[in-house]
Amino acid sequence: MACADGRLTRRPGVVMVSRGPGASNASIAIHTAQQDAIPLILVVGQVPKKDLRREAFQEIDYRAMFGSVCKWVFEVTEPGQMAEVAYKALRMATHGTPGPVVISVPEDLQQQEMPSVSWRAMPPDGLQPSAQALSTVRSLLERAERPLLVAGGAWDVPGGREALQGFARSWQVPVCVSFRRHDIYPNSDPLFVGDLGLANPAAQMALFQQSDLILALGTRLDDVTSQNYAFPAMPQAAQPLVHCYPDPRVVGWHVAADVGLACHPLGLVQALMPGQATDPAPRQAWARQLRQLHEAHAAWPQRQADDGVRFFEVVRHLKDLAPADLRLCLDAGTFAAPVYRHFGFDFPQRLMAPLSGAMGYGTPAAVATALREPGCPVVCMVGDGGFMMTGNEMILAVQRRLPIVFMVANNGSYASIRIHQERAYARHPGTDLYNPDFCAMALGFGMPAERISDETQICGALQRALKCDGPCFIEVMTSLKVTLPD
Ligand SMILES: Cc1ncc(C[n+]2csc(CCOP(=O)(O)OP(=O)(O)O)c2C)c(N)n1
Ligand SMILES: [Mg+2]
Repeated sequence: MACADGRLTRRPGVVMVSRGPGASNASIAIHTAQQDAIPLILVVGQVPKKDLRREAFQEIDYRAMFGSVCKWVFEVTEPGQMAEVAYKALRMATHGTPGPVVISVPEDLQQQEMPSVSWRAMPPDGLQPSAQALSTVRSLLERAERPLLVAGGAWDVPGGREALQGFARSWQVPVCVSFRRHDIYPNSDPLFVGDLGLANPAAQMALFQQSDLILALGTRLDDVTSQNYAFPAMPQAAQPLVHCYPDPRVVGWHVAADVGLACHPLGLVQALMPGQATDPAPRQAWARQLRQLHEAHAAWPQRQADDGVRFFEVVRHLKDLAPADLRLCLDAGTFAAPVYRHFGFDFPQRLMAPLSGAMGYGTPAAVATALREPGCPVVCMVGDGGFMMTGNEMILAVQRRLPIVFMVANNGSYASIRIHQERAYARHPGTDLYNPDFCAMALGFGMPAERISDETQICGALQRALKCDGPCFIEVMTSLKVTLPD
């Protein structure tokens, strides 16, 4: 929940846990905050100071445990450090690439009173691109015939999406979004040419490779976005690369940038407006070509299956019925693949999905989203495996009467894993699931529930659910075969 809240507000979600098991439970959130660049502060109770490093009851060395998956770990040893630590934790979590920090507070220090200290919030780094860098980018943009803008999560700031679209339109630059950042750019815009994710077709990547200018704006060019560190070619791109991200550690990290800008991309595009290509015709043809390929890839599939509801049909109906301000919260799993590929997000719809690929994210993210954005319709899609990891968090939705549609894709399998087993081995050990009666569970939690066993039931069930003024639950008896390799 804190991860989702941190993403929505850009302020650190604060998690307070007890030592040992409590901290271990929070570790997936810490890793997700790191991979997703979300500000998060974990405060852990620690054994009393005199017992530190004696392997005391439930003691963990948090520097060793979290050192590689967060920005900063600090163990308080003097009460006088508290104010400084609080300041540094907030600053560290929110500056540069946002991320998690961990503060460990020994039990005896928690009992001590200190005067409270306040401080003035640091203004954001006011780094603006230099005049020289701006003029280089401008002339690259004017001359390029096949430019491609790769837009990442840094655009998720007030006014960011609008500025990005204004820039793309003014300069006539096609835009693809980084991994799971579909809601950064309106997918129905003719300049939207897809996402860089886990299943880009070879033909699309071949065309992307032909671009003669890459503008990587607000993206870290992470593993998945860069197609496993292959696009742009590393360490030297095949075409001029402009890389802009508000963290100097990230700019040009994997691939040498011809122009590297450690500033917010919003400032960059504002300084480059309005745009005027020297010859707009070639790049318009280029954008059309990319868009056609994207549209063919995003077309709804036809694949048949005789073992249950094809989950892409549920996604298709949701697309038809989706309110303009839908918040779609996804867990990790193959059920979500049709959303990434076919759904198509437009402002102000939002996609909440973990870049870390953590199961157990979807249900708490939906609860956090409904709490933070009351009035917005929230739909949560989660697999049967992922739902069994954190499904119990939906009790908060019952307690607060949050209007969330929880939807479980029940295919009786850890299908994402089974797909790989089917490809590589003749067996699929450990991936069949023996599930409880999910509808009975939801009813037990106190929310209405219905089951979709046939595709004719999808539309009615979704319509009823979207009208519900409190939480409700849908179990979809999902085809497994439709996701497995032929
Ligand atoms: C916390 C966690 N544990 C394990 C994994 C590895 N993993 C990724 S997807 C997956 C199976 C997902 O199964 P399910 O939720 O039923 O969705 P499906 O793929 O069947 O649609 C597993 C085990 C993970 N990503 N996160
Ligand atoms: Mg499953």
